[in-house]
This record gives sequence, C-alpha cells and structure tokens, in this order.
Amino acid sequence: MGRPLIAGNWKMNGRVADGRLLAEEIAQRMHRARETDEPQLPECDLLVCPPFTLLETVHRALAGSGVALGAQDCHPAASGAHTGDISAAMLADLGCSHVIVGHSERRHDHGEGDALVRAKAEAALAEGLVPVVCVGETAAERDAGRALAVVTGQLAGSLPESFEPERLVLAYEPVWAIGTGKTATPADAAEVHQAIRGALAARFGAGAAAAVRILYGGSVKPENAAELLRAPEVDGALVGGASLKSDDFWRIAQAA
Ligand code: G2H
Repeated sequence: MGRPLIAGNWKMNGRVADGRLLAEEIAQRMHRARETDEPQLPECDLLVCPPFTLLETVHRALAGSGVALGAQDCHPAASGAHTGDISAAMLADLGCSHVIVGHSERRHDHGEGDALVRAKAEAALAEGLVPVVCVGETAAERDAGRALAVVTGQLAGSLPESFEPERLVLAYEPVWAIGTGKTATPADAAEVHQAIRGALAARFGAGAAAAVRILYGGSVKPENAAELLRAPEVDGALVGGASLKSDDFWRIAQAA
C-alpha cells in the first residue's frame, strides 16, 4: 500500500470563526510535530474539505502546514448561468487541490446520478483537481445481497474516461454507516474494496488498480480507525463527524 490519505469532510458545518479555529488547530499540530517530533508527524497525507464558505479562510489557516484543501462538490461546467453553483475552476482558484464528487448525501439530497458524478469528476480533472469519487450501497441494497453489484455499477458509471491513479481517489461509503454510528466491519470494508480493486483492474489494468487510493468512509472515529485502516485494500479514510474536532481528526491520522 502507498501512503494513506485521511480526508476530513466537514459537510455543512461551521461559521467562519469555527472553520478558522479548527484549521488553525490542525495546522499547529502539524507545525509542532515537524519541529519537535512529539507528537509524531502522521504517516499519511491529510486533506480537509470544508464548505464553500470556509475555503478561503481555511486555505489561509493551513498555509505551510502540508495539509491539502478540498471542496465537497463542483458543477460540471466551467462557468455560466448556473445559479448557486461553484465550478472546479473557482475551487482551483481558491487553492483547492481536491474535490469530493458523488457523495451519497448529494446523490440522495440532490438526486445526483452516476453520469453527473462522472461529468463533475471530468471537470475537476480538467482544472487540475483530484476528484474524490464516492460510491456506496444503502441498507436495503446490502440486505438484498446487492452491495457489490451496486458499488461496482456506480463505479462503472461515475469514473472519468481517463484514469490516472495518482490523479483520482475513490471512497467507499456504505450509506447505512454514514453519520449513524454504525461502522462496516474491517471484513465488510475489505470485501467491497477488493471488489472495487477488481473492477478497476478489469477496466484499467492491474497496475493502475493497485496504485489508486481507496478510502473507507462511514462513522470512522479514533476508536475504530486503526482496525479499519489495517483492513486489506483500505488506503485511508473519509471522515465526517469526527473531522470536526481537531483532536479526533489527529488521532485518526495517527492511526494511519
Ligand atoms: C460519510 C462520512 C464522511 P461520517 O459521509 O464522508 O461521514 O464519518 O460522519 O459518517
């Protein structure tokens, strides 16, 4: 496995002062770890994805920390008459290097389907951003024994045409485990991650499939991070609720 990625998805949380404080706390931990070796620098890459309204503030607070900045969504078009939307170019302009696309909350709250998610991922790539493409099954789909079929189907429809493993991140987030406190077992996660890796190998070749990072997301906490991150084929975590406390986010990073 390559270097893991721990990504914080702040979702629709935080006013400017909250975002600044949280980002400053993370940055300070990074600076302190670099200067004193105690606590140790996490052996992973770190990414935070605040809401659009906090991107500029967080970008400033993270400057020089080595923590990357991402957004939670983008529009597939570069500009134009799309009231309320934000393009990948605008995100790049604000200092983002990553953007989450196809998160289940957008798939469900906004009816986003695979074709739109793919278009967003393509738009991100065109602006030099790394898309974090999310897939995951619902509880009903899992109970019906369709988890792997649903996830590989979403994958087939959501991935951009050109696939460069270092320019793309995947996230498996079982919908039933998101914000519910229910976590997939390491074996559940490994089974789906293996299926994702297999589908990627069939489409893009074994080398590319092995090199792409596949994150697990869904109620990742300091208490369960180590065992999830040790599961086969798990290359990091997409952390929601627990990324809103710098201490928890840091402990998860230390577990990687
Ligand atoms: C899944 C995850 C982050 P949480 O949505 O994307 O959120 O950790 O709160 O389940």
